Amino acid sequence: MEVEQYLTARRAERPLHMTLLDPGKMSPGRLGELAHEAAASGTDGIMVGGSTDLDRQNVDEAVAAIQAQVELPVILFPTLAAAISGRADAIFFMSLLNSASRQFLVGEQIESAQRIRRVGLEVLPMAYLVVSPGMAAGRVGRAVPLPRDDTAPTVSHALAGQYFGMRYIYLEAGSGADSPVLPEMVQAVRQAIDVTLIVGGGIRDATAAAAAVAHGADIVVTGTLVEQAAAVSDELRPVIAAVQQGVYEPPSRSD
Ligand code: 1GP
Repeated sequence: MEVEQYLTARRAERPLHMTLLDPGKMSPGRLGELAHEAAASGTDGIMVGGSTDLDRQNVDEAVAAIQAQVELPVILFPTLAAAISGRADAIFFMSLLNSASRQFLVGEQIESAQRIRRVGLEVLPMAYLVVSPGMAAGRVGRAVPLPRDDTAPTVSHALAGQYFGMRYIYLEAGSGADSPVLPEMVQAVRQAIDVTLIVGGGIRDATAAAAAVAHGADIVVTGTLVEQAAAVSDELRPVIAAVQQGVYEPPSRSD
């Protein structure tokens, strides 16, 4: 329960920001550097995962490199059972509830369960909901993406997740999405559920981060922002400040 307690205690003070790092895209050394810069910028935790090119070795090496650089919790954000590293501090034990494939609903989870127990990973049960466009997470996870503009289906999925006992609900637009999940959808899900709400995918600036928090996100996740930043701290600090303050200033209209 250590990571969950950490997240709950910090969330009681303010909304949280987590940084997603993908071992399929970069060397362990580079991931360690990025984790270091993200921690220095004030991120609250590091998630490790991706949709492609992951195996146990590169995830293990990434987790070790990140842990060598930061004191923050390192949480696995897995796609396949085969790429689960026992070195992490916790794992989002997640079901892609709008997947058309048994593999991503329960298959990978069943395959990984005994190993997770054996290595002693702390389990954070999560409903993973892929909202259109969904990007690689949607394609790989065989998602039938939830519509962006109609909140009801996503609310139904989120509630189902909570009723299954999942303590985290993740609204995912997909890494690199042109635009994030709409604030109206975040708000509709927030009003329906009591558990922790995580929002990610396509959040690249303070305005989008603040909008997610102002509409009810407990945790905002960014990945691409850090991967592509010329100067991580310069780009990440304003986003983290917006999350922590939860202040939403709608873009002003020039007309
Ligand atoms: C992906 O939601 C995360 O799972 C992060 O998305 O890379 O677009 O920040 P971005």
